[in-house]
Amino acid sequence: MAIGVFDSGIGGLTVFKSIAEHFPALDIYYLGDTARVPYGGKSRETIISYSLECAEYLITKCGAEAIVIACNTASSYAVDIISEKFHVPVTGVVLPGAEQALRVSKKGKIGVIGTRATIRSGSYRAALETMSEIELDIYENACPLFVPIVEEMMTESPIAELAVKMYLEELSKKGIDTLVLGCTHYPLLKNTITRLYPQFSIVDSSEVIIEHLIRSGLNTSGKSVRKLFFTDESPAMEILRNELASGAPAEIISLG
Ligand code: DGN
Repeated sequence: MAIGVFDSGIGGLTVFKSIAEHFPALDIYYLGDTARVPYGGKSRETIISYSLECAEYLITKCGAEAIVIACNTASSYAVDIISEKFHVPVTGVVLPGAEQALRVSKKGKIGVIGTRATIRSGSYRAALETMSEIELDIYENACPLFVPIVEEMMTESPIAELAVKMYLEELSKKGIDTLVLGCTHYPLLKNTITRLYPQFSIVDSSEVIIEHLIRSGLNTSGKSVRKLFFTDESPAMEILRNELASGAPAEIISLG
């Protein structure tokens, strides 16, 4: 079976890697909309329209029979819309991430970080509150500087450290015990985050989505096809293609 994974850029390759490792036979097509990244500061309408174009490419050009939205911003707005339009199963990262947060949080004090659009959508809050049996303390923060830091491969730099402190100190003072990395790029800052805030249990959607795919009954047989598409060049593309996608072949395409 072929699945299509899309993200606003290269960060979703963390999700690609996780799926490729767990389902070695599955055919996986990845589309990174690098020409239009970031989605995180855009309006709901724009995010939905870009997401529909990404899904359409993967379904019509690559033959994807299911879609995984690696992008938290797109997952926050477009899961139902894509599945209604294309009649294929669609898995986003918000529900798996929220479910895992509830599993690991001991005190029910949960921090959620993501792009401005993800935080504005309230998607994580809604998912957490719907699934929780207890009252939660949820603290959300948009961290717009994290994406460019990752895109510039500065994850271990003093700038990364400063930005992590700037965005997370408040959440730490609130006493959160669990931090949801609600953006594809943030797992790449995990080392810096855990070094500065070792008390947080970190939820990384790229890891927990696997369980959801297994539960959804995804047919994981295939010919191990791995193909990447990007809508433009991007500074860290080559490095991450090798690090996270075992050097799978990549092509620049245009959408629409
Ligand atoms: N992929 C986006 C997300 O997970 O929300 C991050 C990059 C962006 O578009 N801002």
